[in-house]
Amino acid sequence: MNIQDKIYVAGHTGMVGSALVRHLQKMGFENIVYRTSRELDLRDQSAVDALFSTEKPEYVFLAAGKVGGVHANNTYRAEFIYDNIMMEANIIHAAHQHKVKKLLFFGSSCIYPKMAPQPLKEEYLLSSPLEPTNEPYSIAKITGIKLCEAHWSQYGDHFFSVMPTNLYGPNDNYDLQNSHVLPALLRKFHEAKRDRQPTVTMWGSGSPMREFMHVDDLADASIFLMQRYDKPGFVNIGSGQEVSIKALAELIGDIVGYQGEIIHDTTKPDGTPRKLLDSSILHDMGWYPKVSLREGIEQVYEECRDLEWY
Ligand code: GFB
Repeated sequence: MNIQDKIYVAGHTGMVGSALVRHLQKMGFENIVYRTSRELDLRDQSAVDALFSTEKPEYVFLAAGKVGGVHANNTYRAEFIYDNIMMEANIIHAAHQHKVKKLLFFGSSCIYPKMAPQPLKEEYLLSSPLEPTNEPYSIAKITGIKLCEAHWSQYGDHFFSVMPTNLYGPNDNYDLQNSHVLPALLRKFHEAKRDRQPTVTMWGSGSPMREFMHVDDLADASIFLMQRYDKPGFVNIGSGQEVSIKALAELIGDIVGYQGEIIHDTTKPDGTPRKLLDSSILHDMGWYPKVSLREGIEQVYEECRDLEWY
């Protein structure tokens, strides 16, 4: 990727896409193309094709998608599979038709089977059944991976994928029903402290293990791979920072300075028991994350001051 090359970031208003734009700009890339979902409905094939005809991007980061936490995945099951498959299929097809040099598709660590051995190696894909709560989203993400692989094998298109672990950072979703655990707990603990509530309710048993990564590290790793990795298939992007949900709640409580009690709503699902990525491919190339979990949460909590719920 040269500094003048035209780069399309699909999904630039989201947490991942906006981090990519910030990083690319910091690195000096100026020829970045993006559209909001109001300007371009990525589920509309002809509209996507028109964008590629007009802009002729040379590189594509496919970070657009419908995303959410365990409850959103389990509730909006049809939207999660339909919207994601349509967006991926339209962009990957248009990238092929318009001879994009390289495309990087963002998957998710939930593509792996529920009971796969840990840490999760790339080869465990499709080795046993998926986690039921996010099966539609996982199937859509697996479809994206397979679309890229098929385009590489049939046409020689340099389209590949990355599998990020659970992410957090600026432009995250803080909706208490539909967000992921980290932003949800940050908001819950903050509101409980501010309003002097005696308890904070977290979902599930607290025993599931999750690996968290700041989105700035993800953006950095993705640009690194776009520049240096040139093989079909996909690469895990993890931080190695694994904690139980209970330990995460305690860490967030400590950062926020909340003294009350944590209680559990066990009517909410736990989801996958554990999903720790094996990131050896990336580490063997010399890339490592920079942001520690505590430091990342402190930074994000500081940024929350500008949000309406704070
Ligand atoms: O982050 P999260 O919603 O998604 O939930 P997943 C992680 C764990 O945190 C689950 C618990 O065990 C939740 O029950 N949890 C505790 C909470 N309190 C809360 C809370 O207030 N809000 C939320 N949201 N969770 C998603 C997948 O899985 O992760 C997606 O559904 C995607 O497909 C994404 O892969 C990265 O880590 O379980």
